[in-house]
Amino acid sequence: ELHYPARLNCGAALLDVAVARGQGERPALHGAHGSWTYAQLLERVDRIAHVLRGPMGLVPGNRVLLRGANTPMMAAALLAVFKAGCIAVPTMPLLRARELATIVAKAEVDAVLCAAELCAELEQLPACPPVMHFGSAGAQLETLMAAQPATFAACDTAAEDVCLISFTSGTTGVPKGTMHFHRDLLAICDTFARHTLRAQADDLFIGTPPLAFTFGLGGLLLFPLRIGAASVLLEKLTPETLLQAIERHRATVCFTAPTFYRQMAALAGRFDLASLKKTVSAGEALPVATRQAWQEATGLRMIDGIGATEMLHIFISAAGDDIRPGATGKPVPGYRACVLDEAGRPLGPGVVGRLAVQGPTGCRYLADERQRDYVQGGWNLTGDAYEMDADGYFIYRSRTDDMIISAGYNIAGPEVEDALLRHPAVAECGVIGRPDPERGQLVEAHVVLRPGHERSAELTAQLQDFVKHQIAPYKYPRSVVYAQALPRTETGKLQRFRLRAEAAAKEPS
Ligand code: 3UK
Repeated sequence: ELHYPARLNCGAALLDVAVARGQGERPALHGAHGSWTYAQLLERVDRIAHVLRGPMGLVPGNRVLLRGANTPMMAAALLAVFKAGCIAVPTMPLLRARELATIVAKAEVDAVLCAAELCAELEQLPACPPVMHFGSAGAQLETLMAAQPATFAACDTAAEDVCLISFTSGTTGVPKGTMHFHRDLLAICDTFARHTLRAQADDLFIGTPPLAFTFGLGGLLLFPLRIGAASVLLEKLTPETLLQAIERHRATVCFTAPTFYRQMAALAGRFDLASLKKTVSAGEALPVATRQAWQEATGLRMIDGIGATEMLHIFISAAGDDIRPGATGKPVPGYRACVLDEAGRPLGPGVVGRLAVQGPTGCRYLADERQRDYVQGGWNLTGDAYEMDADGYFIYRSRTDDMIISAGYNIAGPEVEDALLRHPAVAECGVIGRPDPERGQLVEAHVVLRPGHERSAELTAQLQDFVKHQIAPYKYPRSVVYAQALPRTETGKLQRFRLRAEAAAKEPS
């Protein structure tokens, strides 16, 4: 059980506490243009908090939209919003004006802090709240900061005051805002980071997820600060530049998505990755072939964890010696999980059903009628089809609404993808159900080939045979479509709905 005081400000609990216990001179954040110690980070955060509450005229409870890539300044802005008692509404750097307008309206945003290079998109909003630029020479925020006092007494917030509104990446439909309390931001540190990840003060964190995605907010900012460690914040990383950065900074803990690990595994031989101790994969299912390729390339056993914006971070995972390939793992200490049938009754081991979780964090949609779909009887229903094995390990099957039903069979796309990814010609793939007059849906694989392989009828037949030899033959892809790339979200998730739309638009072959 976690216990937090009734009055709690997560910004102060993460930063002021670290400096008070003597961390001041230790490194906190490394960016492309230099490093900040804990004391330097605290001073910047406090000056920004003064700007928010002074010149910007904000009061506790006001909502501040944040827009910026992963940089130390973006991290400082987030922490300042928490310390000022305001509510952070972080947004993905790639969002366009129309999406930003929806968020501004839905979250009732009062002010915007925006990295200078990303401001153009905001100017196209029909009604935009006041914008303050940061992160360039002579930017408004930095200019105002210089004139502010160097220390700010954190706003006396309640542990259960909202401090974060995080929008889901919206793979389908309108993005949903999820609300999280000050204590929730600490709870993810004190559950997953403390008990599963078990990182230490001398660890150095690195990775790709945006700070605007709770996977990145936790992994690259909250976790390192909570344990007194440091974090490397870099923009526009590719598999190659991330490997370079790990080598150069001697990073020890890495957070990214399965496709990134798969591409990094192929390049890892060219880099000295001896510093790496722990690597966390989340965002979508980790294929067994990717887990193996990564382990062969680095000697590291991947920590796979399922998290969700609604739950704030990872709630089922495995680490250390307790890793069962093919399973995500067991509930993170502090969380409970089970598999339910359509009527909400618990299912025993070996049966696929709806994943339900419960713990110190949970779903609170901002004014959204979908709240009652996600939270039922005190359980959070994540929309994932899972099965539990006899030893209590949770095995991912697919998203509930991604299950393919073909000629009466239930087929999970990721299982077919898993099989295809073991083939040396396959770089990436996505498997969907395509409408079919005879079978209802037809299993269709969208395949990106590795360099040096060419599409051909022979290769298609070979891939189909390859799948039939690994899993039940009725699951093999009756249709194989070759593509240059697959549609993905900014968080690395495959957009199956786009593949489905593409397939539906085509004439039946
Ligand atoms: C899927 C996974 C299988 C799953 C997230 C870590 O991904 C995050 O949040 P989102 O709101 O999406 C949630 C959905 O993504 N998923 C995530 N991780 C896994 N499926 N294996 C996994 N390891 O469908 C889930 O319901 O974008 C991940 C931390 C914070 C996050 N917000």
